[in-house]
Amino acid sequence: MAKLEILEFPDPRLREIAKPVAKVTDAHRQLLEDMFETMYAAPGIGLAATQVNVHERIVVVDISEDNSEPLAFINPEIEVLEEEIHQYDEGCLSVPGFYETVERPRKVRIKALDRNGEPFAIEAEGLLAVCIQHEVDHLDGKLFVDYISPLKRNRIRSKLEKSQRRRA
Ligand code: QAP
Ligand code: CO
Repeated sequence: MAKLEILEFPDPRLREIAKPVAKVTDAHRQLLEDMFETMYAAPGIGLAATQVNVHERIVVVDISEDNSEPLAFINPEIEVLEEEIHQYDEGCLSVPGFYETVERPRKVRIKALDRNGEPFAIEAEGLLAVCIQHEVDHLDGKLFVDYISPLKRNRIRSKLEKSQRRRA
């Protein structure tokens, strides 16, 4: 197992569009292990491969309190089940220290492949629905800060660039 480096906004690599996984291999299963380790260490509740600079359509999520409900999604596809909108204060491991309210559909169905390449589908609402939609956005190069005002987004960008320069 290995902890992976997480890209931070405004890194342009976070804007890449991830490619579908053609066949789930041992290398993908290893990546999933490393992504779970990285997410749990952070700690976070969701991580997309894009955030660790792997541009394949892979997401991990665990919204449980005790890391007991790991969910892996390969080639996830989201279908909106209810047009009703839900507001949630979102954060992101790639935007550390900042939280903003984002509106998303409240209830979705996710179709994906599991770690063995088997198709499955789940329905999600509440935090799980927010989290999966947030993570699938990453695979399309999208960040939660894209939903807030440009003024707020630019403020967050300046602050993160400053702290990144201090660390470099
Ligand atoms: C996405 O986010 C998410 O700012 C997952 O300093 C967030 O795991 C989905 C984190 C909220 C739904 C609701 C953020 C850790 C973790 C930070 C995360 C931080 C340390 C974010
Ligand atoms: Co994120």
